[in-house]
Amino acid sequence: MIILVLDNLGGSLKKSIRNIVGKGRISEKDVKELNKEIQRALLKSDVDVRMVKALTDRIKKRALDEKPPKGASAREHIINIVYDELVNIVGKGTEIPVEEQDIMLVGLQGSGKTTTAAKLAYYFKNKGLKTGVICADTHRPGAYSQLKKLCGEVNCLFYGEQESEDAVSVVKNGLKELNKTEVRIVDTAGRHSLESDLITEMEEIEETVGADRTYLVIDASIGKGVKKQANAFNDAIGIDGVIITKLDGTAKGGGALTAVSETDTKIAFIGSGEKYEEFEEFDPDSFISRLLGMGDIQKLMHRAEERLDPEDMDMESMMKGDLTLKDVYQQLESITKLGPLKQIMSMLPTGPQKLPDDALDITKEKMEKFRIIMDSMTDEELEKPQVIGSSRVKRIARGSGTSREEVNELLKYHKMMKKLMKNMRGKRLPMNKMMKKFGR
Ligand SMILES: Nc1nc2c(ncn2[C@@H]2O[C@H](COP(=O)(O)OP(=O)(O)OP(=O)(O)O)[C@@H](O)[C@H]2O)c(=O)[nH]1
Ligand SMILES: [Mg+2]
Repeated sequence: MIILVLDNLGGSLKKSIRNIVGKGRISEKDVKELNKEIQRALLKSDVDVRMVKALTDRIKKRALDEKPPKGASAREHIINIVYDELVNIVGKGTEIPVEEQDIMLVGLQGSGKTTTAAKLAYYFKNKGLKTGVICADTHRPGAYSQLKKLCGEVNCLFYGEQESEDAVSVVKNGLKELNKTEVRIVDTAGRHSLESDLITEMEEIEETVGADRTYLVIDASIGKGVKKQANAFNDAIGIDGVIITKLDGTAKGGGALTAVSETDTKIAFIGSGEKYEEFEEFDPDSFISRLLGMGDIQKLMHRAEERLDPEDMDMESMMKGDLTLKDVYQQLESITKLGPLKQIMSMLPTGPQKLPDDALDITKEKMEKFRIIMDSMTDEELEKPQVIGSSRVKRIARGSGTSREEVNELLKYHKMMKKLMKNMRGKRLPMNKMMKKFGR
C-alpha cells in the first residue's frame, strides 16, 4: 500500500524534519540540509530535475523570508511550507462524483485497464452504487475470461461476448443488458501505440458509450514518459483523467506523478497492487500528508465510514487520551473490520515507527483472546485498568481460561494504545490544519 515514492521521500524527509526539532527560527544551514534530502529523494524517484530545483528554491526562499506564524515552532513552519509546495507540484486531483455514470478505460497494452476496471467496480460498489462492467476488448483472446473472473471476485455484474469481433456492437448490447446498473465501466482493448485505425475504434466506442468519463490508464514504470502518453491520448480522443497503475512496483512513481501535473489532465486514481482493493482516489493533500508522516487520518476516516456502522467507532473518542479497556474492547471489534492493524497504524500521524514491532502484529486470534479476557473483568477493571494488580491478573486469567502472560499482554496493549492516541492528539499544528481542511 505504501508506495515506493513515499518510502523514498517519506523516510528522509521525516528524518531531516526531526532534526529541526527544538530549534528557534530555522537557519539557512537547516534549510540547506533539508533541501538536500528532498532533492536526493525526489531525483531517486525520477522526478524532473528542473522541477526539483524550482521546488527547493521556493522552499528555501519561503523558509528564510516568511516569519513563522505566531506560536508555531520552526519545525511546524517548515512542515507547512514543504507541505504546501509539495501539494503544488503533484498537482490537483480530480473530483470523483458518486453518481450514475458511464466510464470508459483506454490505454496502451498491458497498462492495467482490465485490472483497473475491476478495481473501479469495487470502488463504486463500496459507495453503494450498482455497478457493471462491459468487456469491449474483442482483440485479445483472454480478455473476456480475465475480466469475467475479476468481476466474479468483486461481485459485480459483467457483460461480454466471447465470440464477437465487433467491439461497438458488444458495447451497445452491454449497455442495454446493464441498463439497471448505475455505474457502467467499459474495458477496451490495449493499444499497441496510437495508430489511426485504433483511434477510430476508440472514438466509435466512445460515441456508443457516450462516456461521462474517459480515463487513460498508464503504467507508472514508464516514469516521465507518462507525460507524452497523456498528451497524445488527450489530443486524440480527449480524456477526463489519468489512472496511474503499478505505483507499488517502481521507483519512477515520482516521475509519473509529477509528469501528469505538467499536462492538461489530472490524476484521478492510483493503483498500487494487483488486488482490487489496492486502489485509491488520488488526493494530493492526503498523499503529501502521508509523505510528511502526518498520517492519513482522512483516509482512515473514509475507510471507517465505509466499513463500519457510524456508532461502531468514534474516532474522536479514540483520540482522547483517557482510553479505558472498554474503549479497547470496542476498538478491537472495529479494527478487525478496518483491516490489518499495521496498515491502519501506518496511516496514523505517529506512524508505526514509534511502536514496538511486535505490538502491531496483533492477529485476529489474539484480538479474540483479548476480548475473552475482558469478558472476565469487572466493570471497575474495564473502566480503571490501573486497579488490576497481580492477584486480579491471576483471577482474570483463571476466569477466562487464559494465562497470566496473556492478561499482562492485554494490559500492555492497552497502555500502548493509550499512548498512541495521546500522541495523535499532541500533533498540534499539522493535525489541526488537516482536520480543518477536511472539515472536522
Ligand atoms: N503490481 C501491480 N500490478 C498491476 C497493477 N495493475 C495491473 N497490474 C498487473 O499488470 C498486468 C496487466 O494488467 P491488465 O489489467 O491485464 O492490463 P490491460 O491494460 O488490461 O492489458 P491489455 O488488455 O492486454 O492491454 C497484470 O498482470 C496485472 O495484474 C498494479 O497497480 N500493480
Ligand atoms: Mg485488458
